[in-house]
Amino acid sequence: MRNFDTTLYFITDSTGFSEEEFLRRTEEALKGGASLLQLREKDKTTREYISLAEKVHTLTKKYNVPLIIDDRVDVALAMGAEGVHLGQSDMPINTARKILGDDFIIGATTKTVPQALEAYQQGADYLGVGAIYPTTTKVKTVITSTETLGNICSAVPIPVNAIGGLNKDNIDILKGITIAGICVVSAIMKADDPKQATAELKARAKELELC
Ligand code: TZP
Ligand code: MG
Repeated sequence: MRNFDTTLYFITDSTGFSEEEFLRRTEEALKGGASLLQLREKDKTTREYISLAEKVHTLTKKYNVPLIIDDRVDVALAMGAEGVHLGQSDMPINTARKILGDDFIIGATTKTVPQALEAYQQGADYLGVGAIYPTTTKVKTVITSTETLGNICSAVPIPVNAIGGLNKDNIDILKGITIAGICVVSAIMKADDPKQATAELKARAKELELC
């Protein structure tokens, strides 16, 4: 498996931005210290997804940050990303592991301890757990309690990241929970200054007791 650092995991959303502005914001987040980056596109054709992923990959490689593709094993494989993130209705983790091999980073969305154990046992490298707070990002999700988040952290030996409505002013709720980092979309994507927002969030995330 490749090395990766989930301290500040930036998940992109190109909705409402020109491609130029989207790529500019993405690069600013990389400059600000995003430690892992996920390209998350829900409405693009396969061809559009691959094309955008190739452009984002040029940026992530410049900053030595692994690129994770949301949902799509085929897209990740086709353009040579470092990883893929799979939800509960995407390809099963063990099937993806068979196709992608041991070097690929495979992340999974889990909301319960049984889901987390299953993803870990099937070969997931990290877990995303949430939504901790209500989110304005387009996603089918439910609120996950910090108690469940803590139970998931205790149940699996792989990095667990919190996600959902997180920003620099509300992440203290995660203090004392053995997460490895936080995932954010809007707090960076929609920030006036994505580079500064990323740097601030990373500093605040490091104040949590990350493991
Ligand atoms: N999964 C659970 S919440 C969420 C995803 C993809 C969206 C998080 O976005 P934001 O803008 O950081 O709340
Ligand atoms: Mg998904």
